[in-house]
Amino acid sequence: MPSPLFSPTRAGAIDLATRIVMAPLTRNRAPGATPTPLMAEYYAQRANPDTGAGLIISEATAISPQGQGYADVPGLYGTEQLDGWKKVTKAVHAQGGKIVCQLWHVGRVSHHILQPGNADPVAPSAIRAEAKTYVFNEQGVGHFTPTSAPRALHRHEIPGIVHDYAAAARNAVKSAGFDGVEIHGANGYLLDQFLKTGANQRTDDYGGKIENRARLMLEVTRAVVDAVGHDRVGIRLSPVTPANGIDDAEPQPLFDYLIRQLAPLGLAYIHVIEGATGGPREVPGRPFDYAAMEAAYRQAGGRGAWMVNNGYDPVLAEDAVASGRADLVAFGKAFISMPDLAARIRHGGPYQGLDKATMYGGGAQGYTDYPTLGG
Ligand code: 8OZ
Repeated sequence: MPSPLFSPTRAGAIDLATRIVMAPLTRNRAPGATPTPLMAEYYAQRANPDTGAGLIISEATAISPQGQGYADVPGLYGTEQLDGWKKVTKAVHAQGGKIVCQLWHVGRVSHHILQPGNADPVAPSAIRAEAKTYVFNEQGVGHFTPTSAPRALHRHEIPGIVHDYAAAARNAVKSAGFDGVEIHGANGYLLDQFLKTGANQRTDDYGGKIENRARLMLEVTRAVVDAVGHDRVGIRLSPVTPANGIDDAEPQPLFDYLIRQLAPLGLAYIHVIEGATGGPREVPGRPFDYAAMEAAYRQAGGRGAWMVNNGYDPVLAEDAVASGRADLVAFGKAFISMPDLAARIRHGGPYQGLDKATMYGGGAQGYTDYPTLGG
């Protein structure tokens, strides 16, 4: 029987040749926040849906200089950055591929040396993240370092951030040639910080009860939908991940509310990280019912594709799609070390592992030089 991963489908307005998605992967190879020709080559290697991804989600991309939290991650806000991305999307489309851009504001997961004017990073509340960020020292050597203490955003600054998301989305689709955008609502970054009790202690209408904590994410999503059209927008969520020191006391009712509010917006897809990002699929003390979350979404009229991620191997992925539990499966690290992951799944392997030393920063080594089955 042919693998269910190879049947075509759609995510909103985006036609997809397969169910195999390349997850967003930070690689720190964009000096000046500007995508390079090497990045275009890397994405093009993974773009042909026959051998690679049916859909590529770009590495997380800063919507504004304030949204940056790591060295040499790309941006979506200036002519040079957009020209760099145009070369990437062109190279992907030349392979018959599809690519959306992940819109990122890191909030408190940053360091003042990465911020405009050496400013403190911004956050819902002035609570430092128990997390590390990636910076270069004076010799240009990359290393992880603790995040800086953030300051709480003034309420009057929030509309500007919503505006930055919408402008970045417009830049991505209308200028840089992306097929759509994914709002990064996961992994302890700004939108997840507002959402969750561990990072949000605001006393205004963006903090406290669930409706208030979800407000920023919903305002951003509506603004991005207005900018590029509902059927070109996806969102990534991570209900229980402890990534970047984030936590919520009661994730199930929080995500039940959020997903019911997202449902009528007509998004192209919902992308859910199950468990601890890049780690175990179960988080101790934080049980979560993902099927209930999807049921709430469908019940509230949500029609987008349901994309799952985290720790999927080909067998688990085929089971998720065959059972109807998921429409799309996103693979992260596997796509770093296997640009031809789909071809390998078709052949039943062989699978090859990843060199962790070359994940963040550097050049072609561990980036564009992983071998394919064809040599
Ligand atoms: C790994 C290193 C730096 C950033 C995420 C954007 O977790 C990231 C990220 C991952 O979503």
